[in-house]
Amino acid sequence: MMFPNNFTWGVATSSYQIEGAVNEDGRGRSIWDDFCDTPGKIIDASSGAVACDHYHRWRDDIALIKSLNANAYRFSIAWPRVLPNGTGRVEQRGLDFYDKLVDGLLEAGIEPYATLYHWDLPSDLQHRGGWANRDIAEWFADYAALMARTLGDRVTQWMTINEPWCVSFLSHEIGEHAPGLRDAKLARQAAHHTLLAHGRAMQAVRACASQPAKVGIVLNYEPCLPFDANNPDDVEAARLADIQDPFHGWFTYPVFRGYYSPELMAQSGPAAPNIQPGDMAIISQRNDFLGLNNYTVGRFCLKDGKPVRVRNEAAEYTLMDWEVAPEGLHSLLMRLHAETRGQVPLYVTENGASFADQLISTDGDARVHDERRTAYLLGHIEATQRAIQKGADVRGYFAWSLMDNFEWAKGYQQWFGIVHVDYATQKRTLKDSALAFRTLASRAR
Ligand code: IFM
Repeated sequence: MMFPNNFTWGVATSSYQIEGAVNEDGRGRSIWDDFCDTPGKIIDASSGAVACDHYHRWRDDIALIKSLNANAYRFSIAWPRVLPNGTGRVEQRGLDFYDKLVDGLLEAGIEPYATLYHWDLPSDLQHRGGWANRDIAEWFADYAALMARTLGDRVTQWMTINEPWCVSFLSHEIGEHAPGLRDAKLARQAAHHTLLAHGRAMQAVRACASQPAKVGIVLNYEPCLPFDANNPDDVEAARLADIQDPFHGWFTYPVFRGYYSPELMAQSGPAAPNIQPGDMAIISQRNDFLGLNNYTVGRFCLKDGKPVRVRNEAAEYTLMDWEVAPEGLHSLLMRLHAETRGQVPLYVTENGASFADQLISTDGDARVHDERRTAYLLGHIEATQRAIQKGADVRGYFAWSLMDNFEWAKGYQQWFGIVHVDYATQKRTLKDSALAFRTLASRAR
């Protein structure tokens, strides 16, 4: 496959999913510690308390990333590690951890891509209303400024919030993620506040980093596709579904057009978010790039003139029950290229597949023959390449995930890693998908 020489080949993780060490070095509690302590919330009653023990094994993990030929690593900073109460007192030991991590990455020739928020909100902030409280935009901007002052002499790629749809709708309306609420109004208000916080954090990073910083947001998408692309009814169903698509309507449009989808606002009725004068200008200021996370698609048929989501029995599904459809990523990249008029570089900041793996040990040599994950990754990387050939400004691809880890409400029952983790021994083993990634990324080195 042909990619530009300066293409970014990265792997991605997030703090709560891999770090462990939740009670060490003054780290405060997060909403995920609280959620995991609540019976019935996590499928296997597990938590991120130990996870991949990355907090202690980060040096080895950097060597692992290097061995994959990756030239970039996307990680997230745990807000409660550096500000145990979310605001106020700074925990130097937390800052030191990320300081050393960044130095280690740079020494290894790996560019750090730092995400400021990947869901581990300090519990104390939740007690003050969390994402439903408008003040969070300022709390987040202060935290972003602290991190930019600390790391901004070396980190030049910043991501504000990972998947604000999950932070708001999945966590405040569907209730599947922390804090596990079910309130339509709160979810929409939280969505608005994530975007306000994103805008304020971009300003803070730009103002406080001592090197010119590139800052953007990471949005997740499930493109709406017709069940049968040759059936005009299905094509119409996908078009209608797209008009109500929450990922675009609540996130792409405000960030890049400066307004929420009129259809979604009207549908929300009294649950529509309160917006103050000036908010949309903060939300829609220039992004240096857009990170997009994509794993699957939605398929639609028309029933009584309305779009209905259907299962594509002919397709392969991952263990998450997500359809494997690389054409979705391709169409998404072309759509976002058009949406941003080609002026905003795109990064695939997450893409990957969960399948149950088998570790095979022969003569002390461990292997994981994960053909389906390998095919998934190669198919989506090829879809990315086709988008680049058609003119989309795609600068990088990050595989989700560097290694197996804590998959939120699904605990340790999903395996997205290209590296296998034996949680009893913490031994890491490269899967075949990691070997395939290594070959592709070799041009980056
Ligand atoms: O593991 C998650 C990640 O934290 C956010 N994006 C989706 C991944 C797979 O569910």
